[in-house]
Amino acid sequence: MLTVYTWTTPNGRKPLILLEELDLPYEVVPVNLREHAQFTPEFLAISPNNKIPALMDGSLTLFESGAILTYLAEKYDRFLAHEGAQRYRTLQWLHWQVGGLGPMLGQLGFFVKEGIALPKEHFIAEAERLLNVLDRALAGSPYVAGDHYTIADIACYPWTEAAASHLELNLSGKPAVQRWLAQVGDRPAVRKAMAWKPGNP
Ligand SMILES: N[C@@H](CCC(=O)N[C@@H](CS)C(=O)NCC(=O)O)C(=O)O
Repeated sequence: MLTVYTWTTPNGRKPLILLEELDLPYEVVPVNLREHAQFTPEFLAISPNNKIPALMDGSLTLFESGAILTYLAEKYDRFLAHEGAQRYRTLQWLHWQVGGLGPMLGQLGFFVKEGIALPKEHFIAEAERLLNVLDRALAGSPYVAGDHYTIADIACYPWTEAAASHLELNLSGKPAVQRWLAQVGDRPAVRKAMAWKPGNP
């Protein structure tokens, strides 16, 4: 049985989206970040970086959402091409999300919450820049990495959705991002994973 350790945050939703897309049975262990459960010895034994998400598959434990998405996509042979340009474009955008979009929007979230003006302005500018990069990519193709829905879309979706819903970013000048958000957000697997909260099976 696959076990996902997660919480109701953008990074936490990524493995849930992929598991729903794959239609696999899995168990969710909520890690309550508000109660600092990410620092318990039990969780640190699974995720030594004290962050969600983490995955357990038999004797294998993994942390880092990009590694988890790649592992599941390869194991079940979906949403990541075996080879060629499509594979590397997918990995390129996956890394872009994990190393850029996620951390920048995460920092912005902190400064929006704390209401600290200068860093907030700095991270708004960087978030705008990254969302414009995404908009230009999506203006030229239906999905982030080209013609196919991949783990790059799964990685980018929850953060881009949060940009508009939680981070005071205006997407009106980014029509391709808006079109893609509506399209991906309408997938049943995405809807289910985005609605997950502790207490759900
Ligand atoms: N690069 C990591 C980032 C994970 C991450 O930042 N998770 C956040 C929630 S979205 C977390 O666990 N925060 C708890 C903490 O920082 O103590 C990934 O993609 O998995």
